[in-house]
Amino acid sequence: MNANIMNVDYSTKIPNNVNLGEDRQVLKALEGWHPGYMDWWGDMGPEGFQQSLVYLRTAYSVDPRGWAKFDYVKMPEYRWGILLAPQEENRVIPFGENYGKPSWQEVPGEHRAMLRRLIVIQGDTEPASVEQQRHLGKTAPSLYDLRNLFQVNVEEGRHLWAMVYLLQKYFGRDGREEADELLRRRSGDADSPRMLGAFNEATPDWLSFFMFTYFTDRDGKMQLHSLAQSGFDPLSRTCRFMLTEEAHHMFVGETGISRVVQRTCEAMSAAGISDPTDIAKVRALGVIDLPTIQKKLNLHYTLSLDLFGSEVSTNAANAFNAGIKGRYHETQIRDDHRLQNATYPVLKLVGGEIKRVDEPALTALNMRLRDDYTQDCVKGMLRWNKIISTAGYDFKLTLPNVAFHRAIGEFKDIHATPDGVLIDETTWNKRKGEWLPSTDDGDFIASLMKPVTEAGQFASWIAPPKVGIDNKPGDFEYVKIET
Ligand code: BYC
Repeated sequence: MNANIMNVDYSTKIPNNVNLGEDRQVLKALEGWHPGYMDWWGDMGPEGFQQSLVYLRTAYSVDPRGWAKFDYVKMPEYRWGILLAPQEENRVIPFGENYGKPSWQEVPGEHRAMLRRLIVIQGDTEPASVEQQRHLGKTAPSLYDLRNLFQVNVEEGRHLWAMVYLLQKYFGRDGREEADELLRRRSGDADSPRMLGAFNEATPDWLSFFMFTYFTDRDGKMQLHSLAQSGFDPLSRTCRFMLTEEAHHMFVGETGISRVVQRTCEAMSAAGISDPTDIAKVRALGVIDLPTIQKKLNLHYTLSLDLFGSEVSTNAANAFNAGIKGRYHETQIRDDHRLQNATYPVLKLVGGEIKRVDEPALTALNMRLRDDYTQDCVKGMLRWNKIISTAGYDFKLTLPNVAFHRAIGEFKDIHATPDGVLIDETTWNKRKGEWLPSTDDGDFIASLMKPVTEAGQFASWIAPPKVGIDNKPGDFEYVKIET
């Protein structure tokens, strides 16, 4: 591999491995965008802690064997860079009508609008998540968690840069306008919201943060994998590198929930509580009861399912046919990669019942990706349930049925229980508090959200991690707080 591509040029204002130093026009456009980004970070990035030293990793290479280094950095001084995975020689378009043709290094004119739309949607989610999480620093359960939050935030910021680079370099004036719009929309804003539903929801507490990084970042993983297959090579290379960073975000979610579950089980055991559904008794211990964890899980999983769009979608079919957005692990799938005659089973509402119906595989691509996602979600659940069963409790966290609590797709107009039993609106309104976090649940969790800022100490409701970041010892000062 070419050393210039592997190592990142830090001599320009914007670190990059795309030779920006010689691409004056794009460099100028990005430098023009930079102040607006810094203003956005100041207004909508983490509240407080901007002068604190945070032990962050920064990407310095795209070599998977060693791409990041750790050091204390003030967040506004983090080097947000443009990093693309190395170009694969002779890469071909791996699916669709153009299957086997050389991948595009420039935007194919006939697919320009579709490509821009997908890049803008992807870009929009990145700053949205930073906005959703901006207040969490104030209630972090430890310095370790505080650092992880900020790591996720700066990297989402970098992912915005990644999409903005593509817009500025390949889409001319409308790309520049879209790049400005990405800084203008705001999560949850009534007039100018972020584009996708889940990114306008609140992330009110740290349990939600862990659920978000587990479930919603995992949608990010699936979508990035699909875009990493793109015949538009710069998009593919960008997404491939983003996935390297994304893995840590899901680690934060998975281990975060593990640690909450672990602490709850330990506290219940120590107090001799045998019934994990005795909510009042468990809460009195200052930990989050398992049924409430299940409710949070129900909420974040279903909000994330909505991010896959409708089960049957011509948008998805068009993007695949065009060679713009592929399937999860496309190149490893053994079929014709064109899907002209294939079918795929889709869950649909037929005569008031949830049934699998064969649909053309091309229009069912969102459903397929969502199925891949659900399978991926199950892995962490098994680990959480192992913690519960090892502690001797008869309780299982489960993923709700895909018909439950949906706002997009086949089930958006009906109500169903987490077990997938269809119910009417009155029953739903009466019972939804059993399945989704209620105001009382939110208030209880909020009451636990007290900041812990002493190195090596953790809030009552969460266990310490098994290992430190960058193998640091348990009492390492991950954030040197300066306000
Ligand atoms: N909310 O044919 P349809 C991440 C719209 S997360 C609101 O059903 P399609 C991250 C849709 O736009 C990954 N609107 O769906 C995670 C369309 O509107 P128009 C982000 C929605 O197009 C954590 C209409 O409904 N990346 O990276 O096949 C932290 C009909 O659409 C929603 C991507 O999503 C919704 N949930 O698929 C940080 C990849 N769903 O155009 C980051 C790029 C659908 O008719 N995006 N609509 O006005 C895509 O691939 C597709 O646009 C979608 C939707 C999968 C989102």
